[in-house]
Amino acid sequence: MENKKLIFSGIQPTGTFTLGNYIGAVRNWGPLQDEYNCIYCVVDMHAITVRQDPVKLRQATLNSYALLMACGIDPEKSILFIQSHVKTHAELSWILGCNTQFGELSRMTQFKDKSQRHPDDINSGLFTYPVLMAADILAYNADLVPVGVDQKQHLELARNIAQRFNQRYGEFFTLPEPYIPKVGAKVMSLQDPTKKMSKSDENPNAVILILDDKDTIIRKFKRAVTDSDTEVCYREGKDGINNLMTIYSTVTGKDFASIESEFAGKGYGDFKLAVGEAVADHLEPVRTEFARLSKDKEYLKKCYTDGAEKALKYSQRIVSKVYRKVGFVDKG
Ligand code: AQP
Repeated sequence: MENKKLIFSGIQPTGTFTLGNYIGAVRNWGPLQDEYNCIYCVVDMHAITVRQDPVKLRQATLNSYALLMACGIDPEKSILFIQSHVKTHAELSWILGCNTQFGELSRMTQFKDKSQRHPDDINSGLFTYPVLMAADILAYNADLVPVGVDQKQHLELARNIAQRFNQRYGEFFTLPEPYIPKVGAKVMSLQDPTKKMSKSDENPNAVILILDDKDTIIRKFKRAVTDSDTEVCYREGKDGINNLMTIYSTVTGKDFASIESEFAGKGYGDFKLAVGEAVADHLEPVRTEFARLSKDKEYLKKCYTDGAEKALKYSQRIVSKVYRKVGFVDKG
């Protein structure tokens, strides 16, 4: 790999990507490929921290892989793979877990949220999820991790784990920095704009899926919850409108001031329709490319097999050094 900074990021195959995943994360991954060495993966091992139907998970993993490519990740420029294909992530996760405190993991808000949402399955994987995430990043000694704002706390934990390891065993891990977009770092639910838009939301109207067709996208935006005011402007307390303005701004490139003047004197109905159309048009090429790629199963298989091979080769070097540092005997 060239001598550039290294980026790592991953996405769970827990369903089709939402507009939140797209704007907060994936959309930014493609443009980074020229400036950085990029390693991206579909984190299927993270997905099983909540119950998954095996048949659906397998399909969603393959779809997510193809979707990443449709969103602009080029497997020739980046290392693009499926997490469970690369054993070093699980191996490093064990060692990092032995350098992570129970108390630190107990403070993670995602664990608290998800254990409330799945009270019948508060498994230890859900609890140690951030350790596996730290391993994903540290197995490559990544410099930067592009994520939405919801993952910031996990990334800070990854830094703390790396720092603790370095103190115990000598300087080794790079402390990864978050790379958070300025606009769209947290896209909110269309039905409850105080909550983030999430793949696993049970209300389909709350979430735009990036493979939704144009009519569905427009219909969901028309139903978006706003407020009893009529003015399209970005202001505290107008969570629904602020969210729609953020979305409109990221897909059109317009700033908030020009959006406010574009819709001055017009009602929310016109604005919601415009947002729906702009999003649907923006996502059209992704849908078309996804449809094309998903038919080419052989090509996809070649890409994820090559990707896993490269990822293993890269991370194996790092994890072998970690084994030596903690005192494991060389296999020879
Ligand atoms: N609403 C969001 N706004 C901005 N960024 C978001 N991300 C997720 N939701 C939003 C970013 O997407 C990347 C991949 O996320 P993930 O698949 O690892 O899981 P998640 O954050 O738990 O996403 P979901 O959609 O909420 O999935 P479920 O419902 O399965 O838990 C991350 O970089 C994240 O920041």
